[in-house]
Amino acid sequence: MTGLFITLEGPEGAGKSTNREYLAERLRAEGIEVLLTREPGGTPLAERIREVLLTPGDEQMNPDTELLLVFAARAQHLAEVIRPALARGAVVICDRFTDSTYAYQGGGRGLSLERIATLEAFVQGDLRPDLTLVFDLPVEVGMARATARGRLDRFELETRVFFEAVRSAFLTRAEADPARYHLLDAAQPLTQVQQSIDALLPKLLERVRG
Ligand code: Z5A
Repeated sequence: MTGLFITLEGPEGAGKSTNREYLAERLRAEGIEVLLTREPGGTPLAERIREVLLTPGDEQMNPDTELLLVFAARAQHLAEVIRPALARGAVVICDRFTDSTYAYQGGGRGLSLERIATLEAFVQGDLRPDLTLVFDLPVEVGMARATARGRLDRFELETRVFFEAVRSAFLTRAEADPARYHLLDAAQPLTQVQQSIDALLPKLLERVRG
C-alpha cells in the first residue's frame, strides 16, 4: 500500500497553513489517515535547521549554505516522517517542499536549477509529490498579510523583486506540469478558496481509495 503525497506551495501569506488544516479535516472526516507536516522542519532536528534558516542574523547566509540546509532538513524529514507515513498508506500533506527550493533558492536567489535538480535526485531519489496545490496571489497582498502578523523572518525581510521572482518561479513550474499542479487564486476570500479545495475532493478521494 502506498499513500498519497500532497504539497502546498506559494508565496508567504498565501494561506497554506490555514488551508492545510482545512484539507486535512475534510480528508479525516472521510476516515482517511492524514499526516500534516511542513518544511523546512517536520522533525526535531529539521526544526532546528528551520530556526537557523529563518532567524535573521549579523552574518549573511551564503545562498549555497541556504540551499544545502534546506536539503539537509529535507533528508531528515523524508527519512523520519514522510517515507514511513507514505509506506503505511497515509495521506501526507506537507506545507512547502522542493517547489519552494526551486522558487526561493532558484528564482529568488538565482541559484542554478540544474544544481537544485541534482540535490533533489540525491535526497529524494524518484519521490515527487503526487499533487501540488499552488496558492497564488499578488506579491503586495502576501507581503501585507505577512507584515500584519508582526515580526518578519529572514525571508520575509527580502525585497519585492525577490518575491516577484519567487512567484514567477511557482507559476512557471505549475504551467509546465498541469497533471501534478493545481493553481488556486489565494487572493479570493477564504470561503471561496476553500470551495475550490472542496471541488478537488472527489478526485482526491478516488485516488486515495484506488
Ligand atoms: N523556504 C525556502 O526558502 N526553501 C525551501 O525549500 C523551503 C522553504 C521548504 C518558511 O516558510 C520560509 O522557508 C519561507 C520560504 C522558505 N519563507 N518565506 N517567506 P513558511 O511556510 O513557514 O513561511 P510562510 O510561507 O511565510 O508562511 P505564512 O506567511 O504563514 O504563509 P501561509 O501559511 O501561506 O499563510 P497563512 O498563515 O495561512 O495566512 C497568513 C495570513 O493571511 C493569516 O492571518 C490568515 O488568516 C490570512 N489569510 C489566509 N488566507 C486568506 C484569504 N483567502 N483572505 C484573507 N486572509 C487570508
